[in-house]
Amino acid sequence: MESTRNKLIRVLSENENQYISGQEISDLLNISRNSVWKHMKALEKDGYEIEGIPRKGYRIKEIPNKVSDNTIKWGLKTKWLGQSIIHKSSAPSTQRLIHNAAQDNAPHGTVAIADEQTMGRGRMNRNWHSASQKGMWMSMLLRPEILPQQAPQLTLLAATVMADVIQEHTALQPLIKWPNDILLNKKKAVGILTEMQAEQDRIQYVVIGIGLNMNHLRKDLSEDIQDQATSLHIETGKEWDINKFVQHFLTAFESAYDQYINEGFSVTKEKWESYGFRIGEKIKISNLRDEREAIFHGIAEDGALLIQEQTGKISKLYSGEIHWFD
Ligand code: BTX
Repeated sequence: MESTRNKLIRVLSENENQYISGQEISDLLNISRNSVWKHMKALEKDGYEIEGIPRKGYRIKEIPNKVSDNTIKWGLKTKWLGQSIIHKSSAPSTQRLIHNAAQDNAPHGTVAIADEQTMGRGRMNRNWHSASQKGMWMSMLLRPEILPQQAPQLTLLAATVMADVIQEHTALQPLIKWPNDILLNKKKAVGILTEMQAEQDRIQYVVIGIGLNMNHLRKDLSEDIQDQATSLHIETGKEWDINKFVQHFLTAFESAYDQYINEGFSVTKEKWESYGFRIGEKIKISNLRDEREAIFHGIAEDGALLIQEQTGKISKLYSGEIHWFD
């Protein structure tokens, strides 16, 4: 259930450009005038700048510059994505928060975000470093009506949307390394992890987790990744507002997702290829069993990696690691 405080912030945000009287708020929220005043004081303590004018009412002038469910929702213009937000200052992993929420029947579009992850996860149980307030550590719950084998397309969709958002915000030129890394100047700034709960031919839910390094300086990156990782701050020399990025990403992802569900994968495929890192170059592919060389040809209609074998034959690849020759 929505707390009184969340309701108050919602009412104030709906009246962003006008004053709303204490009496109106007290009627809408069903609380006393005195309690309205106490809630306002509490908001001020949390960094909200509130203007209160006798006989006119209240208006929020400025919201705090920190991530919370309320600051993300402030001005968020989505229909279903992020309408329910779980925010934690610290959590082991936002993936876990969403799996738990999904099992408690949380709706399609629920988002979890943490300032810090103490056990952030990458693929194959690798670590994802998620330092406090340095990046966007976020997971989304989706309940798509697609086949389980189409779910990897959602990773590619999320990557293209994130690449668009980075480009629009920062004017940097991101490249996507198949399947799930976004590189800035050849260093990793974003990782995407897609997990799914499914029966044979039906998806129960998908969790898409995205980690974007935003405000790290080189010294804030843990030593083991300093040479291979980067952040928006390192690349642009500027601090970035995490709330704004989250809002921009959620708005763009919602519209790209709706288009994907209605029209299929082809728009994403084209977009992905426009960001594809080193298409046409020689790669080495390794998996648990073997290692081989081929040419990176592009991606297929179903999201698989297309490679051109040494015999000239084009084959599809659904998993594995790829490496380039420098
Ligand atoms: P990945 O397996 O492709 O990448 C993990 C590898 O990337 C690590 O082994 C390490 O070498 C390197 N790495 C670790 N942390 C970082 C970092 N902050 N920046 C750059 N490189 C790094 C990628 O997996 C998928 C990551 C998803 C992360 C999100 S955050 C929100 C959600 N919650 C969660 O626990 N995971 C996802």
